[in-house]
Amino acid sequence: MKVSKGQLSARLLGLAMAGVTLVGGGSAFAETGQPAPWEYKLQEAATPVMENITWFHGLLLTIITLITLFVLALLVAVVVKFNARANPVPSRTTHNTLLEVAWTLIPVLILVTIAVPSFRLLFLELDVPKADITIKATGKQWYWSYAYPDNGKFEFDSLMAQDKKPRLLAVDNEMVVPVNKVIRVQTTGADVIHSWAIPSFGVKIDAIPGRLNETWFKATKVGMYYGQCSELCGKDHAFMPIAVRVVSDQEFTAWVEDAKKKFASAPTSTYASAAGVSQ
Ligand SMILES: [Cu+2]
Repeated sequence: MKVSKGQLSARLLGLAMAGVTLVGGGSAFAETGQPAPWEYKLQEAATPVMENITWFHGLLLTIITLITLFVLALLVAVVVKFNARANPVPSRTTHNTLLEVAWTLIPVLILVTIAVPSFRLLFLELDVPKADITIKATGKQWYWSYAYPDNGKFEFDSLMAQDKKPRLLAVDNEMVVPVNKVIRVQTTGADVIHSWAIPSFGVKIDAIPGRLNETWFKATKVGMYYGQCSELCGKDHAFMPIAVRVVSDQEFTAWVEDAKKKFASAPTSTYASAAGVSQ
């Protein structure tokens, strides 16, 4: 079958539009706290730290885009104006004080512009504010255990749930926290190094045997938030997701009461002896 030029371009246009719909369509299914198909941006922020990370990412992307376009424009100018045909007798200039001062000072100013918010963000992430609740997350091959020393000292295991959605992210027992409260997360590893990470919280911290690391988050929106172990830890590294359910204060209190009973008989973890951490 012969296809005319007009038909061909119409088909190509249709194909392109289908592609755009596919890419754009991903956001229609986007839920907070988990990745979406065809997502190319950061996950929606659910904590002040992640809001800052998103803003900083935007700033860096703007700066690098402008620099790239500027360098591209210079390259094009050189290619067009100074090739052998257009410019047969090259200039022998080797110095230009104004230009040299400018190409030293401007990059310095750009770096300072980046450094100031960068350090501010680092301090925000690393400086744990006064915590309302402390939760200990222990990475094990291959699941997480959560201990609530402030709320009845219970501890439970959180394993990937095969029958729940979202696939590879849902767990049987989620970590539950109240909304708008500062949660301090202390991490350790029972066997090898794992890493506790939730993209929409802007949190990623190694869980290392024999060592207690800490980070914090303050979730400002109720909902389910998912992450994955982010340190290669063995064959089921991809199958030890992290799921955090953010609820209201009342719901949290009710959950704590239930959890105290539900997990009262659970065997205490072996991490203390394995990791050499005393409880
Ligand atoms: Cu792991």
